[in-house]
Amino acid sequence: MAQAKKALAKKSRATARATKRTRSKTYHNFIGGRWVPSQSGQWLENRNPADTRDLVGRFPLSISDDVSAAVSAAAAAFDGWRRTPAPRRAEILFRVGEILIRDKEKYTADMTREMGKVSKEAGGDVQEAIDCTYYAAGEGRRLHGFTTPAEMPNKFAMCVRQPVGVCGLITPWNFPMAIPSWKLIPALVCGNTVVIKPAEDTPLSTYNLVRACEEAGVPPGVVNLVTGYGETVGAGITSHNSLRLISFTGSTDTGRLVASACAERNAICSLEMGGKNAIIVLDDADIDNAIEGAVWGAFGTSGQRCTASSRLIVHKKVYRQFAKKLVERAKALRVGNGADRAVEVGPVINSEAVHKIMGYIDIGQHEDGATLACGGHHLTKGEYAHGYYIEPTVFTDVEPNMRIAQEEIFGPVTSVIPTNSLDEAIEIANGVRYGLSAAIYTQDVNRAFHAMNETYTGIFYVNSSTIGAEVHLPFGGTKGTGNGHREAGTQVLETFSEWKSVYVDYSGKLQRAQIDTVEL
Ligand code: UN1
Repeated sequence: MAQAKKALAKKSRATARATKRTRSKTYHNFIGGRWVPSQSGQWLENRNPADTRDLVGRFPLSISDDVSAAVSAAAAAFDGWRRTPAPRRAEILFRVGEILIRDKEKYTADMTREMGKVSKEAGGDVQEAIDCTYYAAGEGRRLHGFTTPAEMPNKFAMCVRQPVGVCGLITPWNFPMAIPSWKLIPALVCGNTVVIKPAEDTPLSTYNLVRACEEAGVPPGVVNLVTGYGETVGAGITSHNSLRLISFTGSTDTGRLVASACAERNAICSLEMGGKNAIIVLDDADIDNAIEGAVWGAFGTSGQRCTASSRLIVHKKVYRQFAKKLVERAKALRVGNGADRAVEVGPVINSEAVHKIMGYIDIGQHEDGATLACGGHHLTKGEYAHGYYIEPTVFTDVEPNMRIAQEEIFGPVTSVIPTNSLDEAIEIANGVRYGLSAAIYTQDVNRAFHAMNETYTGIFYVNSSTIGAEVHLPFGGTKGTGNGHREAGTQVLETFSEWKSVYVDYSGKLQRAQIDTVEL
């Protein structure tokens, strides 16, 4: 008997250990308030790009049946959530913000481990999710509509916001908590329910955000998480008839597919896509400050931001001096595992990214014929042997129409382009298919405002890099970068709510608009 008890205890300890191991490594989808595996029974591995021997976790390799289950759960939860007064919805979201603050350190470490960005930047990413959550939750007590005069006497006219419905959110790996929060929190405060699909490379940070929603008391079915690949889960979401809105951030090519799928079924579609952002450095600029902005914008997040400074358009009078200093700074950057606080440039996300970026470095040297001023190597030895590391790379003497100056590389590669004048610099800055962010370094306020006015982008900086957007201003771009929507700011409410125009006739009789005129 004692022996049987002992055996049982041993077994339960073993089970507990196994469960613990499983819990730390195996994650589930979140559907209808329950954590469930994929109906495929299969998993995808999330590995650390700084050292691929490190398995961050196993996540469901979901299929369209999982998407359908998630959409059904979100649809079932919609009426309850939209009828919950917005200030109450917001109270729950403020609690999400508190949880994010409480666990910021852990989320930061998780993010560096799954995505590679250096600790300081991962902390910034989590902070951006916190900022967004507090800011958007504040809308629970605003969500302003408006009143306006009516044509007739004794008639009242106003406009109110209503939620859009069930939304599909598809998010990228480069800001694995901030960008999901940009979409999720405003969607929820407006009264929508959602199905969210994080990038397959970085599901853990979105899992952490969704878990925070669960702990904060977001009701079952309001937020649903489905992990997996774009071809299955992403495509399943974009083509699902019950999803009224798709909000997508990612590549321009995938965005086009999302847009056509939405057009087919008349769904609302908000897209945030690529960038080929320029910093203009004029001859009167504070060069050291401009160098700092260029280094931060080009090599922060290993250049993997849609707002990255991938073109530096520099006045000829300061060109040599600027290029020399830039190369010195780029060479001195410490590349390595972002978990090490001394590291300034982490790995890139995966082997396809290495392939693509190295392809562009080759194009820069051979096809385009620009000068490779520093970097250019895929680092594979010693501490770099198990990760995806690329040296910070600077091309000089780049012509505006070269491929490296036109196409989005999304890696630690930047191009220095000489220019003769401000107007020529603006023309070069505008001469790409994208229009996300631009910047100018100058001491002359007139030239700064002129550039601001003439540069066709969604974001513009004076004496600051092309990166560093804050959550209470609209984020997004023109041309190939987007389709006219903005995230963040109050402008995001335009995406996640629809207007209802309301007329109240208290005259007690029929008054026909455009027909019955009021005698003067
Ligand atoms: C991105 O560039 O992919 O503006 C998002 C920034 C960040 C967000 C960037 N707040 O740099």
